[in-house]
Amino acid sequence: MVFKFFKKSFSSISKSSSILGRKLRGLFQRKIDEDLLEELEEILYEADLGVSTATEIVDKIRENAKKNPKQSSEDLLAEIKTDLLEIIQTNIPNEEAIKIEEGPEIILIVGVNGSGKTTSVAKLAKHYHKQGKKVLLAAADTFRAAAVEQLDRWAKTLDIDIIKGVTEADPSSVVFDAVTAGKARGCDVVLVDTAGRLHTKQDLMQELQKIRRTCKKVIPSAPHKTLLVLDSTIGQNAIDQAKTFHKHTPMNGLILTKMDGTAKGGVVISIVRELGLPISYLGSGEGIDDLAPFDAESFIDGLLAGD
Ligand SMILES: Nc1nc2c(ncn2[C@@H]2O[C@H](COP(=O)(O)OP(=O)(O)O)[C@@H](O)[C@H]2O)c(=O)[nH]1
Ligand SMILES: [Mg+2]
Repeated sequence: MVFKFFKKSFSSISKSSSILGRKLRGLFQRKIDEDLLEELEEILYEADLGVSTATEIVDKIRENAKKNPKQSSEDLLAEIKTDLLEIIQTNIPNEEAIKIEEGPEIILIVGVNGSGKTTSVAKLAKHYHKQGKKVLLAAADTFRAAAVEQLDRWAKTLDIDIIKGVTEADPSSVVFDAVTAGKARGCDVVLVDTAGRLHTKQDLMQELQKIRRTCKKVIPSAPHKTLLVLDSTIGQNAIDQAKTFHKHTPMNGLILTKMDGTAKGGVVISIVRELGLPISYLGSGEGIDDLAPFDAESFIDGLLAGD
């Protein structure tokens, strides 16, 4: 089941990102010289892999070409794959196992407007539901009636319980009710959808802190996870966004959305390098099943795929 769900996401990621794979295969038909290395750097840079990664890969290919000038295109791609995997593995900390001592696991989903929070909450709800977990949704984006309705529609489609507040209710009061209900009803997971835009950035950050404090009033160890949703199509700007959030609220992981719509899948590598945060999930479409847990090797295979 999980595999099927994963495979679907993976194929759409590879479709969008194979531009990089195709360009590299085209390039590696030629002899490796300084011109080619310069073009290689540009291609890697265009894919949003970031300057450090692009430079490192070019340097390695140059060194290896000196020792072994007759490498095939596939050899060179394998070398790049190894380098990218190493970058991911050395920069991503292992996700800490969370000990839930009482009540449900509380997961806050945060990010700017339009990044894909509500959609990701729905996708995660299905993901957990399929694992047999009892899920409760909290519609804490009370600033827009449409946001509550959007989550409510997903809840109905998925037949999952939801706690809503009235429009413009204090988001923290919705969270309080949801965490309390989650505990009372014996839920395994409470997924909290939050607002992305308040009047100022400062407001947004204070609101998130208030939501965290509210969770603790009901379950002292909560929230157990705060996941930041980033739209991968905005490329390097995602890094600045993540830094701002992380400065104010500690993040446990990232959900990168819209991987289906970006030719800049390489931004994942930049993000990993700059932030050192685990990538928990990749979103690859608007559908409920278009979410997959991040797997470094499959991701890189998709990024470098040739067709
Ligand atoms: N193509 C694509 N669209 C997505 C993905 N995730 C979300 N969206 C779309 O992005 C838009 C904003 O999503 P929404 O969940 O409402 O964002 P929010 O404002 O952060 O809650 C909607 O039209 C979603 O269908 C994704 O992974 N791929
Ligand atoms: Mg939303």
